[in-house]
This record gives sequence, structure tokens and C-alpha cells, in this order.
Amino acid sequence: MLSRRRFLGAAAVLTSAGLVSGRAQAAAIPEAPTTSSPQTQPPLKPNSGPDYQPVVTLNGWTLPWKMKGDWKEFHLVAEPVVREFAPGMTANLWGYNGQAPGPTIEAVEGDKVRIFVTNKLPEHTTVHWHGMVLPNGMDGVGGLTQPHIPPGKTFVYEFQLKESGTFMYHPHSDEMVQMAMGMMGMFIVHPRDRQFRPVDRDFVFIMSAYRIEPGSYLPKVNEMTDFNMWTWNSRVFPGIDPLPVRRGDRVRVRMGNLTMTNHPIHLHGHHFSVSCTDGGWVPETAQWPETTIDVPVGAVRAFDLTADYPGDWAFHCHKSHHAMNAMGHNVRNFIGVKKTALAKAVSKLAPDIGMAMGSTGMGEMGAMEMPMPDNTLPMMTGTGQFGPIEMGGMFTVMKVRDELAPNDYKDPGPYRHPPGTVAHEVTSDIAEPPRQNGAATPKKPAANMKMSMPGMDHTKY
Ligand SMILES: [Cu+2]
Repeated sequence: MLSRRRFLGAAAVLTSAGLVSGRAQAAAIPEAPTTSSPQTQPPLKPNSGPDYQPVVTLNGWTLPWKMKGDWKEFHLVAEPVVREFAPGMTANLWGYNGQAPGPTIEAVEGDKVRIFVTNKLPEHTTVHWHGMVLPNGMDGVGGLTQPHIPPGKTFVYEFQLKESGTFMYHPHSDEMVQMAMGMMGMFIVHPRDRQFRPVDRDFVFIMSAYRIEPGSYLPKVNEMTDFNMWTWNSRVFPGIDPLPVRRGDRVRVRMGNLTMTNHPIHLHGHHFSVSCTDGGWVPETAQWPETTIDVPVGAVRAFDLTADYPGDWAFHCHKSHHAMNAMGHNVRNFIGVKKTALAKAVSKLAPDIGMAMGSTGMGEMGAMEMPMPDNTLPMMTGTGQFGPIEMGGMFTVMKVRDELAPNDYKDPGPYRHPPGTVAHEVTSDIAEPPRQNGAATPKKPAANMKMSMPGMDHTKY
């Protein structure tokens, strides 16, 4: 006979992060929606519960839910996925519901959420809800607060969302491997009060980094420092969609960082202030103006701004190697060296060595055409209306326009500058500029070596 004590114990298993085993319980698990498209999906307007302005996940999507009584039910499936970083390169990662990173989870302060997690990985996992105030047994630390979820099993997490804000989720189970394989996502909790710091557009992405050797598909999971793919939502420029914004809109951008280093994220043309971290909302009296905000490891920063200035505004990590892709990170510095013949000879022997820095710098690499191994991306790439953009990695564009409608997220194309407002060549005679100590004008650098590479033709920037 089941004693009262044992009965309560069994019930507790079902309502903590317990194994879902009963047949009735299993039948009640909601379907797990899945997608593999790397395109930014439209925001998911809430069809039940309190209203809010939904977020837009860059090159991602929001996980749909079902109401069951007063619980919002979600279903995450941890599984191997194939992710396109940008046209020309895919990676074999682990993620959730068909993608890495996993879908964004959105809910409202005060909501009760029930999140089923099915493990389709070859090893055990858990999900930790980073930054959230919740019962200890729901914190998702394998071994410490719950048993690991074995392959093939489904566990359930149940908790009430005590505070609004910007949070993350990721495994706390073989963490080094699973996060290096791309397992992570964002968890947005909207304020119940619709008037609390409302914005017109709310963008979100999470940063991850990988070491993927050119020509291979799997990240090197024990890499500690020397990553070569710096991503926003496991995408790199020119694969990261732009952020279309209507002039005058209040805009929020929420950024999570689960790489192994910090990222000073910089937006051109506007001033913003940090409104939220994974620890909660920053009081308005404690905010100050910025144009670059450092996002530490294992942290979230959200900033708010008013989009006052139309244009195509670069938005990127200010560590210049993080706005670059894989190929060519080991190049040697040949600025000022004549090496046309040398480069030709060496590149026949070893294409990677041949990809040395040009005699005048590396600008020419943005447009070069040179054979590359399969499945990698040139270090500097992307094309704008005026030529090569010479970027990669953590780089995209905020496009502020008059002509966008509210909640219109279509790419408006390149900015049409008003006549006379673009920097241009001067053709009239120019007086000799003053020089310190009257130094002579330096000699023109030697003619540069020519390199070419079948480039990616991207004209959306
Ligand atoms: Cu960075």
C-alpha cells in the first residue's frame, strides 16, 4: 500500500524536474514545432494570455506554446542539427527543435510555464534557465539539482516567472561540449504592465563561437581561446540579417553571450543606454549614454535607443578579429614588401600560405578570387552599394528608414543617400598638407600582388 508520505514523494517527482514516465502524462506532452530555415522569422504575436510586443530573433524564431489550464506549455527537443553560418558554409551542431541556437522562448511576468525537454542527443543533457529566479530543483544543474536527462527521455520543468527581463537557456550537463556544439537560446519575459518601458521593435540574439577548421563541419569542442567563427545566432556576416527599423521607433536590442570571451558591441550613428541585464532592469537614473557596450561572458545586455537618424548603420563587435571569418587568420604581415613573384610561387605549393597579407594591407582580400577549401568562408567578404564591405563574423547593419511601416521587418535594400551627403573624391588642386618637421612625402608603395577568389555575391547590404 502506498503510504501518504510515499504518495507525496511520487507526486513531487512529477512536479519537479522529474522524469515523465506515465502513459497519460506522455500523451499530454505538446508537439515540438521545428524549423531548419536560417531566415529571420516574423515575430510571434501572442494568441493567448497577456499581450506584448513580441521580439524578433535574428536568423531565428520563437517557440510556439499551448495553454493548459493556467500553464503555458513549451516543448524543447535537444538534437543534432545542421546550421548554415552563411551561404557557402554549414556546420554540424547540436541545438533545439531543428536549429542552433534553439528557438527564443517568450512569456510574461507572472506566467506559469511548463517546459518539456526531450533528449535526442547521444548523451545525457539538462537545461539551465540562466538568470531566472526559480525553485532550486528547476535550475537544471545535472547532478546537483536534478538527475541528468538520459538519451531518449523527456523531463519537465515547471516554474512561475517571478520577474520580467532577458534571460538565456543552455545545458548544465557536459557543458563544455554541449555549449561548444551550439546548445543555447534566449528566454524573454515581458513585463505584465504593457506601459513598462515599451518599445516598437525588440531584437534579440545570442553570441556563440566555434573552432571549425576550413574544409570540416564539426566544431573542435575543447578549444579554449583560438576560435575562428564568431557568430550571432550561429550566423556570420554576410549571413546575419539586417535590423530594419522605422525612423522614430523606440528600439531595444537584447544580446546574450555564451562564447568564451567578451564582446564590445558597437552601433554607428546613434547613442543608446543599457536598459536590462540578465539580473534585471537597469533603473533609468543609473543609465548613461554609450555607443559601445561590452557584453561579458555568460551575461546579457539589452540597450534601448530612439532611431532618429536614417541610414545603413554598421552594427558589430569592435574586436576586429571577431568581425572576420575563418580563412586567412594566420596570414603574415607583408605591408611594404614586394612579393609578386614570391606569392605566385608559394601559392602553387600551399594555398593557405599563399594567402599572405598584401603589400599595401589586406583591403584587397575583400574582393579577391582565390581557390578556397570546401565549407569555409573568406575572412573579409560582403558587398555593399559602394563595393566590398570587407567584414565577416559579428557584423550586420541597422537600417533606419522613413518608408518602413510599423512592424514591417522586410529588408528595405541599400540606403538612398540624399544628394551631396556621401564622402567623395576631390578632383580640384589640393594644397600640400602640413607635415611634422617638414618630412618628405613617403614613396608610393610597390604595386600589389593580385589574388582572386570566387567571391560570394551578396548585394543586400
Ligand atoms: Cu567580439
